[in-house]
Amino acid sequence: MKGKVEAIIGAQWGDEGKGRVVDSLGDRVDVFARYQGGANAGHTVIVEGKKHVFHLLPSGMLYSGKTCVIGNGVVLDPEQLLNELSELQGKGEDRSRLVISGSAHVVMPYHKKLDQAQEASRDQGSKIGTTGRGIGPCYVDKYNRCGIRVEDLLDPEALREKLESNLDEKNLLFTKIYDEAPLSFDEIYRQALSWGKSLKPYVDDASLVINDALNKGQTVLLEGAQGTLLDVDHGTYPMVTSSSPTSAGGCVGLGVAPLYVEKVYGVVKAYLTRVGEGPFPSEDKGDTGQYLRDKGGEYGATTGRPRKCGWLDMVALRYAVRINGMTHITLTKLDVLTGLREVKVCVAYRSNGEDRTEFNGNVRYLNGVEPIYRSFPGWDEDISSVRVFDDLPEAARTYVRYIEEETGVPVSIIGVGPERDQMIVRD
Ligand code: 2SA
Ligand code: GDP
Ligand code: MG
Repeated sequence: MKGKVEAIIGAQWGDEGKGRVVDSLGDRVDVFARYQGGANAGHTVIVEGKKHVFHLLPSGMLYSGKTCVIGNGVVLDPEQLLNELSELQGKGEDRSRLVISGSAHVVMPYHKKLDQAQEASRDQGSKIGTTGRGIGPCYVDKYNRCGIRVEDLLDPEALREKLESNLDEKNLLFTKIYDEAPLSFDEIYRQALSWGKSLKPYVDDASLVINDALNKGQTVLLEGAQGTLLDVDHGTYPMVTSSSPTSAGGCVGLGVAPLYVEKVYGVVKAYLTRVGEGPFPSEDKGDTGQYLRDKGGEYGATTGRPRKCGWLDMVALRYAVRINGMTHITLTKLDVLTGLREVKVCVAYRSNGEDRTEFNGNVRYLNGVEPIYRSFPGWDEDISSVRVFDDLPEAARTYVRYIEEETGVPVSIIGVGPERDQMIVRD
């Protein structure tokens, strides 16, 4: 009996509503799995008015009896994870079995300090606008083959050896380059051993757990963090995160073979946002951008930073369809567009008098392009209680059909509000 993998990935610059989509689809899922990123993510789930923001825990944690996996590709901040878990337990909402890969890398205190020091030292114009959660420096150590993994937290001798050599190097950076105080070995070592004790009950072979589930015919849902345009390879480098949020990253970040992936749901916000630095050709810096920010509550779910807002970018979306092998689109926050007289979409980038419809993530190029728009009529009707596509106003249906025609991908789910049931499901 062969199970299947479905992936939920961000098609834009993150915050498309991946957490709520994962939660809304949760009934038909057996295993929920995070495969990249870390506590930089903020995935919001609202059930019966109660809001939960997941940073490291998969957004399926509210489902009883199901398995939630943190894969090898995640960079895990134990302090954040343990806080998140105890907060959930305090609310009586920790209902799932949690499995943490021993191969996931650990975000250490020096990673966070280094992230913040590096960001502070970058000139205006080359800042990335990181979340300061230590993500980049932790992935650097992973790829430099000196990182500390979750399994090392359970092995005092290995931990001592690795921490000593890591901290020697990091303290040199702090004192000689960043003019920062060094960190104490004893303090971090003690803290890390105690993290190991707390995490031990959850540590397991995550790839095996997932593949066993697949062998039993179960459904595994991969939960991407951030979004395609923040992918370290395919995004607007260097204004990206340090991992692979795209669908292929899911296989590497969990140890599951690509042949199992049957569906890739690209989560697409009905407009566009970006938080942090980097180009955003269809940004609206005026009243409409502010309207979208206010109405859509567009503030970072981790840092609280205001998100820049603008119009849906079809050049970038068609690119995201290609990179991810998107089979379905989940269109979120359509309700936020209600009340606008006009809804625009960016259909091309104009550069040196030439209109281009293929995306190119080069930052200097994107900073110089002029967005070319197509305009659609808006609608005024409240759509938040609509559950059937044909009950949407004609203008909203036209907008959705346009997205399908332009991308060649069916819009199979439409979000009309943040609550679990505020969705139109079409397949
Ligand atoms: P990092 O911290 O190294 O990953 O930052 C690198 C870039 O990636 C962006 N990034 C994000 N963009 C959108 N949402 C994210 N999660 C939070 C949220 C963000 C927040 O849900 O709102 O609260 O500010 C996220 N995480 C990373 C980041 O802004 C940098 O541009
Ligand atoms: P994620 O990082 O992709 O999970 O997205 P975030 O949680 O950072 O941001 C998405 C925000 O939009 C959250 O506040 C959600 O509650 C909210 N949201 C998701 N889907 C919808 C929707 O269809 N309509 C409305 N109004 N809000 C939504
Ligand atoms: Mg988010």
